[in-house]
Amino acid sequence: MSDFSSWVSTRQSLFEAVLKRLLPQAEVTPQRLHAAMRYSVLDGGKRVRPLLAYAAGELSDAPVERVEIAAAAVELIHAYSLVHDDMPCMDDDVLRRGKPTCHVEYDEATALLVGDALQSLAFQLLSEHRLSDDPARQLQMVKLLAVASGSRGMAGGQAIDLASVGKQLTLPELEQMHIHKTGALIRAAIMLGAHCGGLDQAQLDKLDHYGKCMGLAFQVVDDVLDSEADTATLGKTAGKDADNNKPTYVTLLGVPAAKKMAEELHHEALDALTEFGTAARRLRELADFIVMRKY
Ligand code: GRG
Repeated sequence: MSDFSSWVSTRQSLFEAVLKRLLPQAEVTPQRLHAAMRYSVLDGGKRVRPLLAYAAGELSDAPVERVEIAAAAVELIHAYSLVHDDMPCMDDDVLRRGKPTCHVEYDEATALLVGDALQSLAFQLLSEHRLSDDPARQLQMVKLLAVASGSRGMAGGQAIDLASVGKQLTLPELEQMHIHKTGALIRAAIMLGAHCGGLDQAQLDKLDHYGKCMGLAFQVVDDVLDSEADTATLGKTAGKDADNNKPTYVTLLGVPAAKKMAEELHHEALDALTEFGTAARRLRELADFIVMRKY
């Protein structure tokens, strides 16, 4: 196993234990809701956002017990977005992370509440654990996640996505949609990890630029995988974008140009890390992984 693979798998298993501890136990009332929350969050997913938060935390010399709370808050928001996105009123999907989606395994009302409760728990975590010695910085972190996940971030991107079905978008319009829908939370994961430590504003700005590029690159690669990979590999239904008549980087540019765009964003992201030297090595490796991933 490469050094990077073992860094990833160590953090993935540490993070699983963190999530198990932070989520309400399934025996606690209301049991069905808590069981469904655990079903939707635990035992699945690549944990890309938490890994980015860990790597940014390492870069900024942050205490790991702070970074893992920030990472958990982001992953709970991500899990909530997947649960809601899969519901019949949105993407109407039956498979997620290789398992039946939450509303299929439980029911629609439970899935709605799972998303609501995961979102609340994310902000509870950010406000009840000490993440910075500076209370103003911690408040800024709460706001950062709120903006990234709200109507000016992920939820807004999802609204644009739903409204774009069957429409022809321009490249800048598609970019705006994805910068919000997918990019905002990826960027937030990196910035929250970094805020747990001590970088100056110029360094935070560089890291934010890395995050902006990687957030968009992630989505371009997702569009390519949706058109090229199979359902078993992805653990979610492949080919959904074409079936739903959704504009994507692949429908707009074709696969070769979409891959080239991902590569350009990858390079721009790596350029933003130059001044950090070896301290940014995990962020570089994660950038490589995000662009070269097969699932
Ligand atoms: C419902 C408010 C609301 C928002 C939904 C993220 C999202 C917005 C919808 C998900 C639809 C989708 C498939 C988007 C493409 C990019 C993406 C977020 C893929 C899933 O993320 P991964 O690959 O998933 O990190 P895992 O399962 O590995 O965590």
